[in-house]
Amino acid sequence: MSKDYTPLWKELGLDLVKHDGLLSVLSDAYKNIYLSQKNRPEGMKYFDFVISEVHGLRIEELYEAKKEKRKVIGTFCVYVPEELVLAVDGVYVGLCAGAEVGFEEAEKYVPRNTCALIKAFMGFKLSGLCPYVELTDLIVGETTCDGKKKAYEIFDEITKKMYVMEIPNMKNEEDRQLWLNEVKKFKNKLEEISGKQITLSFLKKSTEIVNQKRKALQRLSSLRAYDPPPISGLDSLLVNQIAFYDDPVRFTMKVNELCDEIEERVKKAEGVVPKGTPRILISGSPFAIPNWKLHAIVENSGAIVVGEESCVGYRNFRNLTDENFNSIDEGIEKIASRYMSIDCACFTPNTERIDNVTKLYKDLKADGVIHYALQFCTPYMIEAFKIDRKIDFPFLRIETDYSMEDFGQLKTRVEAFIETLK
Ligand code: BJ8
Repeated sequence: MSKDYTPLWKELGLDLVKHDGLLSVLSDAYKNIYLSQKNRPEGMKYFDFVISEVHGLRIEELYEAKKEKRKVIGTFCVYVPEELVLAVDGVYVGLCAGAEVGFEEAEKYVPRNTCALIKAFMGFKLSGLCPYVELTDLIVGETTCDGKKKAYEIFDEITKKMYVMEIPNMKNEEDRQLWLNEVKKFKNKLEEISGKQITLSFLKKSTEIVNQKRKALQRLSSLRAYDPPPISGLDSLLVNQIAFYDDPVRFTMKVNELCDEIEERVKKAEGVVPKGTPRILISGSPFAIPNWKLHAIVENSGAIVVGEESCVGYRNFRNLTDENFNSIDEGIEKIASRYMSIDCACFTPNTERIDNVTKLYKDLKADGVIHYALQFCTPYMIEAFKIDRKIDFPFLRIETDYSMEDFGQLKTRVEAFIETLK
């Protein structure tokens, strides 16, 4: 870290001893998993820096933003419209939810058999380890899976900052209308807490900023289709994870610089692994930082991850918002419609996800799909069976959590799957 942030962490009420422990585990894991990779693009240096400062410089930036009366909005889901947050000059951040932290504390409020992502966001807060949650003015939840819905009630008792958007379960006309109303209500809420009115020009600008970010991520994704692959799955995953934390304009610029470099690699047929290395598409539940377990297993087992059909991945950037609107109402409708096209397994039916997995598999020239569901994540665990029945390419279904206990067993299964692809 570039400087000592202890006074800031202290002011935010973090548990300094535990927090030091967390950062040191994170830094060791990063060195082992990331910095040991060979032939990484130079452009990854920026993302290495961001991760080294994930609880440092970025936290200081948010702290400064708050001094300028900008509102910090925390989220756990890609359904929360980032465009609206930026339109009130707010800062949009994904909150800590990717490590087995504070589970003992969390299990005082939720059952043991709750998915790791939920236990992690509660655990981070309850053990005083997430500076982001302390800086938020509003935490926006959503009625996606049952676990999140009920956990948000408890999280509100703990934080007193929750605002929950209702996400319908289906996508019929009346559901779309419900969602449009939710997006309008969210706009009003943001205007109320920020004291700023969304104007047409702010809305247009913020929509453009978020679309530019998505386009940069799409560009990175399409470069992963080349063989030999010019960037590792681990590095690409990291970029997709940082998309939820970093300043969007700076992030977009850095992703595009990385893509410029990768395009040069492609021209020279330069890859991080030899041509013909088995190519894996991972599909399923999201990977919050620092959940790098599955990618690390795949890439240390003789294969490469070429895509993530996941909210930390393709589901986050697949669709742009239509920028062609001439009134605020029209803009809100375009935004609502863009978010309604997300194919989360919480919807029924969710057939478009099968089409999207198939398309991505073909576009990225994958050899096999590993379906990854967090244990106790019923929507994704069940949908995995459906996808398996409908597709005709190699498919491995796994369920795991954030612990390292099943590392050996998972590695054996992944290695055996990769063998069948050679
Ligand atoms: S749009 S995937 S980010 S809800 S893993 S908490 S679903 S039990 S995170 Fe998600 Fe939004 Fe959907 Fe994406 Fe529940 Fe499953 Fe846990 Fe999950």
